[in-house]
Amino acid sequence: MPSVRRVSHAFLERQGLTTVFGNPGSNELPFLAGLPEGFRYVLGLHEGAVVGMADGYAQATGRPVLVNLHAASGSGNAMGALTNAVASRTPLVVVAGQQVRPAIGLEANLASVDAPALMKPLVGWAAEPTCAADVPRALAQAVFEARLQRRPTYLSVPYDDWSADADDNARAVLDRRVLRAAVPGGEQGRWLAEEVASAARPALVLGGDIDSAGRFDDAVRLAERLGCPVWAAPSLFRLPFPNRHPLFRGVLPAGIAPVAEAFEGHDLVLVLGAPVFRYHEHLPGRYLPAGTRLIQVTEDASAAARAPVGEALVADPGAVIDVLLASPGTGGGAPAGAPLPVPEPLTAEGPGLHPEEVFAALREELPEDTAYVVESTSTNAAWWRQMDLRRPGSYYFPAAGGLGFGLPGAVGVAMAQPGRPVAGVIGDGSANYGITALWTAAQHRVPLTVVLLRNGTYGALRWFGGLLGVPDTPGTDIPGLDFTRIAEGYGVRAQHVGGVAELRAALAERPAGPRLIQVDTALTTPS
Ligand SMILES: Cc1ncc(C[n+]2csc(CCOP(=O)(O)OP(=O)(O)O)c2C)c(N)n1
Ligand SMILES: [Mg+2]
Repeated sequence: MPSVRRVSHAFLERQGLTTVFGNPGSNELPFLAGLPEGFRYVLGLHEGAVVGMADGYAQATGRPVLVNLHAASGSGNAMGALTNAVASRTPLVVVAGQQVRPAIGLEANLASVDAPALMKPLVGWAAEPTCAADVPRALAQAVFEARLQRRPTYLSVPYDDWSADADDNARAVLDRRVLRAAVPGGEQGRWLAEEVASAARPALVLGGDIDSAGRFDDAVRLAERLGCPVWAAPSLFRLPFPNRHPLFRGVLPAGIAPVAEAFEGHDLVLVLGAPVFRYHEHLPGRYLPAGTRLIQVTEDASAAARAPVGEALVADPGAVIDVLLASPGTGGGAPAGAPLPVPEPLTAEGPGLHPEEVFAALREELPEDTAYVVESTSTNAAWWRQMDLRRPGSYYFPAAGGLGFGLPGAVGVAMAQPGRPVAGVIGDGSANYGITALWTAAQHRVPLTVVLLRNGTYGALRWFGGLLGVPDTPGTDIPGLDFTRIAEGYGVRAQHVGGVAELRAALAERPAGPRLIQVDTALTTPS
């Protein structure tokens, strides 16, 4: 009889979950023993980095990814990073080791007391199988739930289960297949097309899900057909539309009042692939201007249920785009004009470069199809003023605002797309939360450029302090960090660049492996 472990490995193989991001402890070793050829274990040195790398990898491949974590201590370390994966709807399947069954109740060392409850508020589904024979089925459920819910799942497995025998019933998971269709019914499609066709001044709001679903180009076709303005949804984690397209109006501000203000004069707002809305700054007001209706299309049933306003259709927004493109009544948009021009970069007074100078250099020196993973918080306005991103999968940002995604996420994105240039644009504060990913990048010789923006401070917090009327808080300056030495310690080649010319020359090089470029920058505000 095959073991639970063999059946589980075979199931993972069939489902294509053969790249495992992890950081093991003793509880996890029995699962990892005898991983079949074709599996790749990507070791991360801290669980936050492990989840960040897996998140980037899963987002860039569009497929569920297995994450292997140590019991409560390792899983706990991963929770901050999981908040981002929840918000970006990344299907991570976290499998954690548990003490042997007889030792859990007596709380032996490394027993995770009530392991599913530890993760429950974050993950979409969490369990510990009730017996060893149920492990393969539970593992299959973890994979399918992650895919169907598009949310991380968590499975805690007592380590003595892996060597137990798997009976015929347990082996049935090998032939399981779970498909999903989320095309709107004919009547729903007609209703939506009519609403859009009869709107006098419609507007589109696109969420990160549009890019995750591979519908970036289709969104352009829809917008051009409707000839209506397009915003990206607030708290953007992936870019769903070319940011210099003439119909693009930018990323909506993440506050109730300014969102309503942006919609002024529109009778219909069609939101595709986003919650309504993921606000941040508390700027109260009416959700919508008088006379504006909102229709949300999302595959995320919970996002539809919790929205405070509007009508919702729970369906695949990509399929809805197809319906609207095929509907005769939705045409009429004028041909799109020339791309919006890029302004001259601002320059700084002091010794550091203005972030706009750095981003202008990225735009001009790196290939046009570069995928950027950004975690630099005070430079948001400068970023969107300078960048010209026209391709799907060009932009990733920590979806829940939890720092520690950027650097690991960039490693994961680069591992997933070896043929595509990838750059991490990382603040000097942010870098520390996922810094150990540099080691993994060095070990796997991941081709990646990390541009480290050193302004010596948690710039966004200073700005936020002003906004909240508390400008004089401690704990916001971070002097004395040299990331060239830190990177070299992890095995990543690094250089400090002084001026724009030196930065541009560095960017023009195309090394095979990872490299870090540190540049001193002036403090700016995010908006
Ligand atoms: C895990 C986590 N801890 C703390 C914060 C709070 N936080 C938000 S922005 C920020 C500063 C980031 O600094 P840096 O990367 O240097 O970017 P800058 O604002 O200077 O551009 C901090 C600490 C957070 N978002 N996530
Ligand atoms: Mg900083």
